[in-house]
Amino acid sequence: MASGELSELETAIEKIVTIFFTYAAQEGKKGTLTAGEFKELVKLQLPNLMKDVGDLDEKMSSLDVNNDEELKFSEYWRLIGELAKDLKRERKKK
Ligand SMILES: [Ca+2]
Ligand SMILES: [Ca+2]
Repeated sequence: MASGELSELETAIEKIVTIFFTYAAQEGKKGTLTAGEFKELVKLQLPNLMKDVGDLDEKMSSLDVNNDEELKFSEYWRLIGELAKDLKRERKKK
């Protein structure tokens, strides 16, 4: 990809993308997350930000806009957006 050293923000964006594809490649289609892959990703990569999300199956269906029971990148991106908004809200409170 881009040559030279990535900035902090660029690194963060790259990680968001890399993590999606790392987990998406574990089973089934390589470009989408199954429920199992999604849970694994949440458990290992979002243990703090998503600790209050009770039912991950419900969470997944709320993100699964096209109802194919898999999360494609744009659906995963909705989750990242939600979590970012939550973080911002938290920060405002302080
Ligand atoms: Ca997959
Ligand atoms: Ca989907």
